[in-house]
Amino acid sequence: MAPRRLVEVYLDLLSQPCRAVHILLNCTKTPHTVRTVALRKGENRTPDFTKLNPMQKVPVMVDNGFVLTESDAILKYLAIKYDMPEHWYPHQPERRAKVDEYTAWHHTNTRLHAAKVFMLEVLLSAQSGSQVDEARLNRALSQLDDTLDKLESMFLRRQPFLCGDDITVADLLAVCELMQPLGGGRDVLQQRPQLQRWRSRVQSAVGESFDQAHAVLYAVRDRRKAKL
Ligand SMILES: N[C@@H](CCC(=O)N[C@@H](CS)C(=O)NCC(=O)O)C(=O)O
Repeated sequence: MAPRRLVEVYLDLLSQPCRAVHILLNCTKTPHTVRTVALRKGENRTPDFTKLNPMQKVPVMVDNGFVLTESDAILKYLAIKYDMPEHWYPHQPERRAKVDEYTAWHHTNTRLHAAKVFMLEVLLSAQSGSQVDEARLNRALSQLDDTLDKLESMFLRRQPFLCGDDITVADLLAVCELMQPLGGGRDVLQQRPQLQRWRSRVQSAVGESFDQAHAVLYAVRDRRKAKL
């Protein structure tokens, strides 16, 4: 029988959902191979990568021939398949449903709005060399503010993590999105002590894998700061 190959993940660490996958694999010490797909070089548009994921997006996971896209699905699959500590994606139906509730909401809220701020402040101005469109940025910041209110009042409430007393894959997806605007020097949680405490708890729970995953983003921030 052919030996089982390590799970492979195709990632670009400037991508928020890729960082969530990277953190989960590293903090649980799950053996894996990272295949870097540099989005800025268009490596997601090569024929080989397109064969793997016709949507030309990262992350992608390949586990012994099984190909999976979508960070949400990948995180949950890894947690179950690799028997990770149960808190990441609880077995108990109600606790699991709370994780699914957040992850369903995430893509059109936390992800959409935090990513828009990063796109306007960093990506668009870098690509076109033009000034940031302040009107669009202010609209995006106000939408993000609304999302942050909901994260505090609907999800975090009085509990330490978004879906309960322990960290889950939902916290990883959320924290990686909320870190993204830091690439443009903006800490979107600056005026949000409750969410800041949550971010610190997530950071302590995953240890050094947090900064390992964010090193590329910190470098973007530092390069931009040096240019100002
Ligand atoms: N819903 C997907 C989103 C994946 C996604 O949008 N990835 C971006 C990077 S954050 C990408 O690969 N973009 C490349 C492109 O669209 O050309 C997930 O959560 O995995």
